[in-house]
Amino acid sequence: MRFSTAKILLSIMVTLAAATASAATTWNMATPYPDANFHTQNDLWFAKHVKEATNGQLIIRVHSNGSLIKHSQIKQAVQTGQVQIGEIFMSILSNQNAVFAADSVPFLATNYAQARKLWQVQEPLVKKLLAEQGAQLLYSVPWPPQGLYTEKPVDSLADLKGIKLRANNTEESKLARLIGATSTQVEVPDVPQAFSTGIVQAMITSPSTGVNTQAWDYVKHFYTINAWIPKNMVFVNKQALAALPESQRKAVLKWAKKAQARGWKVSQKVAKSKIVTLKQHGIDVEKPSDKLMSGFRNVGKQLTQDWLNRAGQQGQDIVAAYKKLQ
Ligand code: PCA
Repeated sequence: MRFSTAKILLSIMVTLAAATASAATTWNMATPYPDANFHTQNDLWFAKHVKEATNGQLIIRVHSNGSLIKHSQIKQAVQTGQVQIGEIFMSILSNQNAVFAADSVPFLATNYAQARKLWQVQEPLVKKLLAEQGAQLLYSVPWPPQGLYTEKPVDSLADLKGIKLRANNTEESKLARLIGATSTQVEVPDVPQAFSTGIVQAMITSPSTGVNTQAWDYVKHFYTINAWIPKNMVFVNKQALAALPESQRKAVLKWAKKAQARGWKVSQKVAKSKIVTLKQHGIDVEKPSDKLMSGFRNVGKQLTQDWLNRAGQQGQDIVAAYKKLQ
């Protein structure tokens, strides 16, 4: 008698567990950067909290490092529903619309306080552009300010003439052209190989990516140019979000907001700590010379004009609204 009661209970429990399991939704999340990167860590933190908040009913499976979808295809994959959610470097979309590259305009926002203000004016436009394309913006987190990694010391732009620069978007390719360098676009997971095979000799990126790619294996100098603070953005397929029960949708939006706040804080910490790591591995971290900076400022002016031409009225509006916030 007792045995059969236990058996019935057990079978009820198994049935319940199966029902719960089948009711859970799994979202695949395609991201471009390695597990050790703070953006990926933030995505995992977001996924963990969404899972907890939905009692395990919404599972976000993070596929990092471009392992599921290549960086250049993540946006399309989310729009078409191939994956439900994705992360990209916002300014890789500068060819689609220059609004996405406002944060990669040199010397517009050079510290986190300014970057926040720039995001304040850029965000509604980015949201609208994504919404028109079947996606919803969830959160956006900045990289630490960008600096220059080289093998040889650099005192002025002339020292960069003819150098093979790794670029992470078309904005950096343009910058390369203006300083008389050549460039190849290389995704972060491929950076070490690009250096070791001689495809690239220098790069402009963050201390974070320098550490993730073990820059000390290839270069000796890091110049803190700090001329722009570009961002990643995480966005979701609109239909996938709409298909969730309301409580789950709310949990996604609530934790997205928290992930954004957390990401901005972590980015600022990482900006400092990864400089220390670079130094520990023997990289000379230096302030750029006045000569080098004035060279970058000149090039920056040309890039700003180019961006304004492409962004048209929206570009003018972004800059005007941003200046008002200063
Ligand atoms: N790391 C990424 C984007 C900006 C950054 O700091 C990269 O270099 O591709």
